[in-house]
Amino acid sequence: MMKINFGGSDEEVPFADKGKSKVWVFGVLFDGTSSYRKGSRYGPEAIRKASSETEIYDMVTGKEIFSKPGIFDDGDIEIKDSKDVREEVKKKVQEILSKGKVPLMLGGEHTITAGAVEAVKEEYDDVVVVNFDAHGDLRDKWFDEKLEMSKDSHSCVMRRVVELIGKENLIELGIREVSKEEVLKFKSVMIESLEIRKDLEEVKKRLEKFVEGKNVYLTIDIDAFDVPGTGTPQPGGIDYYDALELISGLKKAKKVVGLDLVEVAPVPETNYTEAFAAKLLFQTVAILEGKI
Ligand SMILES: [Mn+2]
Repeated sequence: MMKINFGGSDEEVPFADKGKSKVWVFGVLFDGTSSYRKGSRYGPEAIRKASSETEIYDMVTGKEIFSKPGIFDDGDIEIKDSKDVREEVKKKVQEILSKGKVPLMLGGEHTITAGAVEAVKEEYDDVVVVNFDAHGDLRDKWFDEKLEMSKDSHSCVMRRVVELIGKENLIELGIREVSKEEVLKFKSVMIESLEIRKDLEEVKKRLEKFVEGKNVYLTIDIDAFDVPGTGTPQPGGIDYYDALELISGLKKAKKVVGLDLVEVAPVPETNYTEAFAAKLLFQTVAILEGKI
C-alpha cells in the first residue's frame, strides 16, 4: 500500500517541494515508557491519514500552508529502547536544522521532546519552550518500560527540558494533573486549564511577554485537550479556539524554531483525536506562517 505523506499526498508525488519547504515533518514511533495506555507509536500514521482528510486551505487565516511555508514529509524514525530516544531524536532534529529547516515532530510519547529541545538549544540562543499539556511532566524520576524508576519516563520530560534551558525558560499551558512536589518546585511555570478558561486575555498577555523576541520551541501534548485517543487523558481540557488564540500569541516571538505534537494514541472506535491533531497542526502552521 502506498504510504500517505503528511497533508495527504503520496510518497511518489509530494505536494510540497523538499528544498523549498521550510517545515519538515517526521514521525517518532516510540511509546515504551507510557504508563497507563500505550499506542502513541501509531500516532504518526493516524495523524497522516487524518491530515489527508483535512482541507489544506485554512479558512481562518486564508492560507495554504503547503505552498507557504511549505511542508515536506521526511518519514519516520523507529526507536525500541527508551535509553536511545534522546540521542536518536536529537540526531534527526540536528539533521533537519542543519538544512535550515524547521522540524515538526509527530509523536510518539512526550519523552521525545527532550532530544529535540537539546538539538534546538545547541543551534539557537535564547530558546524558550511552550508546552501545552494536562500534566506537569516535571518529576525527576518515574517508571520506565521495565517498571524501574528512570529519568527517561514520559512523566519526566519537562524536568529534562528544565535541565537544558532553565525553569525560567519554560511555560506550561493547560495543566491540571501534577504531584505536590512538582507544584512546590515548579508552580511558577504552570498555567492551569482553569486559568485559561477564566481569563484567556490575561494568559495570552503573559505568554506574549514570555516569548517576546525569543526563539520558541512549541510542544503540544494532545492530552491538553479533551480527546479520547491519548494514553493519559484528563477532564477539563483547553478549548480549541482558546488554544488557537494562545498560539497566535507566539507571533511575538523572534522565530518558532521547532515544534511537535505528541501522545496521540489512536482508539478504534473514533478517529476524532487524530482529526483534531491534524487540524490543529494545519492551523498552527497557518497562524505562525512568517514566524516559521
Ligand atoms: Mn505530556
